[in-house]
Amino acid sequence: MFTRRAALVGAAALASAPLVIRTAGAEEAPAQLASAAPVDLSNLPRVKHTLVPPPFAHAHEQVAASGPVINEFEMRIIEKEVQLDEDAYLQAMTFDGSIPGPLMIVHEGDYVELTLINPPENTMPHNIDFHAATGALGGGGLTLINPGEKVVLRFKATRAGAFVYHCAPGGPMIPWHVVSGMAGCIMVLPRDGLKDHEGKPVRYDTVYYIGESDHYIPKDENGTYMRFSDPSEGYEDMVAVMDTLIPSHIVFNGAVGALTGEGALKAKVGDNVLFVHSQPNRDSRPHLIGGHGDLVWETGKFHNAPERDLETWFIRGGSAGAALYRFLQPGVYAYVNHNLIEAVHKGATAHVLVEGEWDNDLMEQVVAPVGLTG
Ligand SMILES: [Cu+2]
Repeated sequence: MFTRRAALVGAAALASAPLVIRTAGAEEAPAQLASAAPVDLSNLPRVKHTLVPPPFAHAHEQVAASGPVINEFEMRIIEKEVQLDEDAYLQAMTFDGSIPGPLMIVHEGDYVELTLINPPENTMPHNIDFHAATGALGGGGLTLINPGEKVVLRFKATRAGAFVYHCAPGGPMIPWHVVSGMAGCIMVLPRDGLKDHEGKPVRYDTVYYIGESDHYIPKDENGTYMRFSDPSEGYEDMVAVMDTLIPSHIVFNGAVGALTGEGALKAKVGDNVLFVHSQPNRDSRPHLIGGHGDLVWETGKFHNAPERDLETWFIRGGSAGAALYRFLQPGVYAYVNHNLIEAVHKGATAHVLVEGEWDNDLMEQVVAPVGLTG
């Protein structure tokens, strides 16, 4: 019998002959699905969202204006070559064309209804595993689609926090798709919004989504980064680098310098900025040079009291955290992974340009640099 699973594995084999897919069961829908009682959500309002590329977030309310809704999203999986650095390219696999995929924002108790599209020009089966969802491998077991297919998944957002989502098509495809770009974040806000360490409401003026990703670009015998014509052509060479666990690049938002220069984040003195930071694969240590984390949900889960006054916070690989900071001085801030080798040599650096008036009470150059004998 020509099963759906055979079709999916067959498609992958066609797309890339050298790939052996060891199925991890990610494509298997639970057997209990057929006998599940239907659920009637027809009385719930529907809200359609248009996703935007990171570091920005789609329009949303911080406090839910009503009872639970069904949030409709649509994402296209796009395979395309991206430039990681001046001399390095990646045959990327992406949610909606960006690394990371777009930040989705809903409220606790809402439903998320995602239409996931794998366009016919793609070469690989893909799916999505939401760390915010319950059951079926986070939805991965219900969403595996071939090029030329789409699927609609609905799940209830029962836990508040920032959560990673990523592609997980089974076996060795899982880490390969993730380090090829297929990860993002969904932020599930408490219905009444964020609260500080005393339970008092706090609001942000801006939310920025920093998606950190590690990449493993192989080099040829001359030490030049190899460039490939499609994802599968680079598979074996990339896996050899992946198995060293030493990334060639560790970047914010898909490229060295994506969030500096033209792409720098912007704020004003007095702004309360929420930095949502995800890393689907590897640990990270966000640090705002010249600033702090006023309130930090290091594990990203909003029903835990935030920590205060942090200098550096820890993002566990496979998770997302959130840090709120009110800017008090103007100037350029560097937002880095404070493994400084990863920040400076590997790429994990962003800039925040802050406008406003300097406060000499907080800091003043009392004597400008002058010669010791002058
Ligand atoms: Cu994928």
